[in-house]
Amino acid sequence: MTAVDDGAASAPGERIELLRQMIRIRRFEERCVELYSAEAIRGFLHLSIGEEAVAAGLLGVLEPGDAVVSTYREHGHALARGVPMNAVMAEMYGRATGCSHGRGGSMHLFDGERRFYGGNAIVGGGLPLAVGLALADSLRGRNTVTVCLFGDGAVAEGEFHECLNLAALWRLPVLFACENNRYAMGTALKREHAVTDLSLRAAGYGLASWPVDGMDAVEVAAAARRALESIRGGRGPCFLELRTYRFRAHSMYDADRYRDKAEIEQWKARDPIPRLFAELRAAGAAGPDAQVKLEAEVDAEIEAAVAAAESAPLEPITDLTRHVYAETR
Ligand SMILES: Cc1ncc(C[n+]2csc(CCOP(=O)(O)OP(=O)(O)O)c2C)c(N)n1
Ligand SMILES: [Mg+2]
Repeated sequence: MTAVDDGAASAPGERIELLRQMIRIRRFEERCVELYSAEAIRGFLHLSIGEEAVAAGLLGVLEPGDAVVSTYREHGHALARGVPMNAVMAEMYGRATGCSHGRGGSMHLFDGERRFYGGNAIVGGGLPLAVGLALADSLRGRNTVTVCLFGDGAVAEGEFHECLNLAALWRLPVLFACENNRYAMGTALKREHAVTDLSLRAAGYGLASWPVDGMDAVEVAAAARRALESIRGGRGPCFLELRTYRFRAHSMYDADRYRDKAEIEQWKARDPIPRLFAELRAAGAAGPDAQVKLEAEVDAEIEAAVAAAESAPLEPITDLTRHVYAETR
């Protein structure tokens, strides 16, 4: 995990790190598509391709003691939080060395040590968990923030409103990070929400909230830093509406017939990876082969993770009933 502090977001080193992290997430998921097609990994698979600036920018500015709650579209969040790629890939394969011991798969990545409290298959399901974590941390006197990632679809859930209200009322240290990719499965934002400016919805509960260009990792890092500073200063929760787009279908089972192809192309033209690379090139901070070099490094990491997962054991059958009830008190 890389710290990106205020002035540092514009420093070339940090921008290269943001680029590297986005490439890492992109290539990881592209490899997952191949593995899925080859039936090496199974189950559900929700890709965040196009949305990498959110994961890299937001999670890169957290402190180790902060907590993170995520959704089923969380591979990038886990990787950017520092969950080792080997453990994430092994989880995709359902192996015992996976970050959830192979019991969770793509949608349930978890790493207690890094306070990554999971993907969650329930839309909006992470919001009450995040509020509870933040309450527990503040009762224990810890100056930590809980970052709660969720989609635009979760804003239509009742618990969104209950959680924002309670967090604001109790001034809990939560950063609500809405990854607005404009669709909840096949339902477009404007067909689901009477008010499509989601930052206004949060403002209605008294939270400091603002929209952010979620296709720009540097912008995301700067907005996250500003929100974290405010929360750590005891001024209560914040809400970021990170405006982004998924380039691929909702999941591997989605035929993606509800979106105009021209719209997809318009958003692809704002791809956060070539955008940041072009900025670094223009600033003289990256050479013409910088992206290729980063890709080669990342690909080596991914292939090592695939090889490790393929040779890793499955959980033994004798462990079948473990992790149902607590074994220690
Ligand atoms: C409570 C609940 N209702 C419905 C579903 C089915 N469902 C799965 S994903 C999804 C769309 C959620 O969209 P959004 O929150 O925008 O996240 P995105 O998939 O765009 O990242 C729905 C409705 C669910 N998993 N949980
Ligand atoms: Mg969405």
